[in-house]
Amino acid sequence: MSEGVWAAPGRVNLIGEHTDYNDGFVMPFALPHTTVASAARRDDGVLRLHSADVPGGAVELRVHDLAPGRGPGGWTGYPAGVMWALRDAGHAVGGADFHYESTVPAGAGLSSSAALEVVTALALSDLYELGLERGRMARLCQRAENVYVGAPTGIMDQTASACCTAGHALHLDTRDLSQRQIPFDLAALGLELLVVDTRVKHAHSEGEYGKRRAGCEAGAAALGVSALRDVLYADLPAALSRLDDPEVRALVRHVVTENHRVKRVIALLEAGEVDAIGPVLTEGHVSLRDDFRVSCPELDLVVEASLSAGALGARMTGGGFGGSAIVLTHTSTSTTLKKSLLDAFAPTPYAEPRIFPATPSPGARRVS
Ligand code: GAF
Repeated sequence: MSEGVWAAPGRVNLIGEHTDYNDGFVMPFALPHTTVASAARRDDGVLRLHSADVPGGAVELRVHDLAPGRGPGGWTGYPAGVMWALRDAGHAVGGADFHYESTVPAGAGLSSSAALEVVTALALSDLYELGLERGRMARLCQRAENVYVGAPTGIMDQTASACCTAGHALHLDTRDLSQRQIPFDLAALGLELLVVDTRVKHAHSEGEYGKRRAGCEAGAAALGVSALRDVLYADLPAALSRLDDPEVRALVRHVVTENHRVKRVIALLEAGEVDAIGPVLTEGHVSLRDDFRVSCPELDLVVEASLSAGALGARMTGGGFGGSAIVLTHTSTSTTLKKSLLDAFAPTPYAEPRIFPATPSPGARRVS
């Protein structure tokens, strides 16, 4: 018997990529796609997890036994990690039944795991009357992912799923965790943001993510700052001249210019010059491709084909090595653009991409 139903969305990131573990700026918005959980408390200390989207039956775990390194692998590690993180932080949470159904494409770089974590945390917070504040909820979900699942990700995805609001992009300062909701209503301006899921996830992406993060930390240490956020855009040439390792230099250049791009996008949005953000998005892609080296041929093809077909701007979104790109276009030309993209992929060995428009949607909420 369910005691309630909760939903948490996936996200796309408009700009500010690989900055969230450098104390930098990000600007995600929530997708209409959600992971929905119906849940109920149990008094026998068992966490029962079932997904309509994954073959196989339910998994049952004893909440007392949950510990990093001892968890189940696969998708159940995320909700189990949330249960562990809540209890480890001293919250009085007991057993629970969860049934999940998701429309967030899995493995597409659209934060299906953050949606799963956040919907679990929100349901447990309500069921056990924890009253968790949303920012704290996001931090606990990040801890589940970092410590329990073992993925060294930043705070962006969980904050996006927990804190985004409809019609806005979320400007998050990942150092002090302050937030601003920036109005981002494209439809009213005759614009559309397409998500293009390449349906590819390259092997070793987790290991490569960790390497980029370590490279950024090495850059910060070499420059004597606590995080790359502290390198000002105006000081970038001087900072780069102090770095010997060309790979670290390129990582630093990406992070510093990307933080600057977030500020430029906010200034343009606030000035009402929304279509002018297109070239800034594309610059971000070039930086992720050439300096941060997290793109892949499929994502590069989406960007090139979109720009050739008249898009205002395009870039990969999320961690990279496959996953999705975003494309900013006039609504009047979006149908021809979609066709051009499919035509560009048709003669290649790549899978046909899945293309859909993204409307800034609400963050996590109780449905019933
Ligand atoms: C992944 C991570 F989970 C985020 O924390 C962020 O670093 C992103 O890659 C890159 O911007 O989604």
